[in-house]
Amino acid sequence: MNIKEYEAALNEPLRHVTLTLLLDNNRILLAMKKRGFGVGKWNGVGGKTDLGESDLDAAIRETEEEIGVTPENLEKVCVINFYHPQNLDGKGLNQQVHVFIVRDWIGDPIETEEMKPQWFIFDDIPYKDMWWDDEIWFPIILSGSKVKASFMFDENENIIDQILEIVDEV
Ligand code: 6U4
Repeated sequence: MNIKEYEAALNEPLRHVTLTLLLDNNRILLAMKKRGFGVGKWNGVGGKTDLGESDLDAAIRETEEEIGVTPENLEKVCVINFYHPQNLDGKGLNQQVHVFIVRDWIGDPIETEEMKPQWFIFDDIPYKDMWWDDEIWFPIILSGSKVKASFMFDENENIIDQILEIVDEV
């Protein structure tokens, strides 16, 4: 099954999730996920948007909860659909990730029970310890473009289909 066929068969909207990336000149803040979905991977910070909450407010709240920083002037740069149809629990793992870039924030990143933050220079991003899709779309957004994309994974978290579009606005 490919993404188009799978989307046509879906009868519920995707759960919204956020991902926030702090940038400081040529450095990006990633955080090691210590529990839950994506445990053991470096990623931006984020989580589920609550019912009645905007994705922007969820991104701010999750960043405060996970690394103790209040982001300001968030810029939305990606909307990405992630599909996990082959996973037994596939419906629950399907999600639409709203990605924000941030250059201004209040506070210093701290480790919490959910995430351990660390700065990486752009040339040294640890893609082999991240979701496979990150190596595809991180370089595009770090060069200043915006992206709409969909990725489909198999049960081993390998990408089996993808659609990616560079857009003016997400
Ligand atoms: P909570 O509610 O925090 O207990 P948890 O299982 O920890 O749930 P969740 O759902 O809150 O995780 O957040 C998942 C995070 O992983 C979000 O920030 C989005 C991100 N994410 C999911 N799939 C991804 C993928 N393929 N590539 C990527 N980030 C992904 O870069």
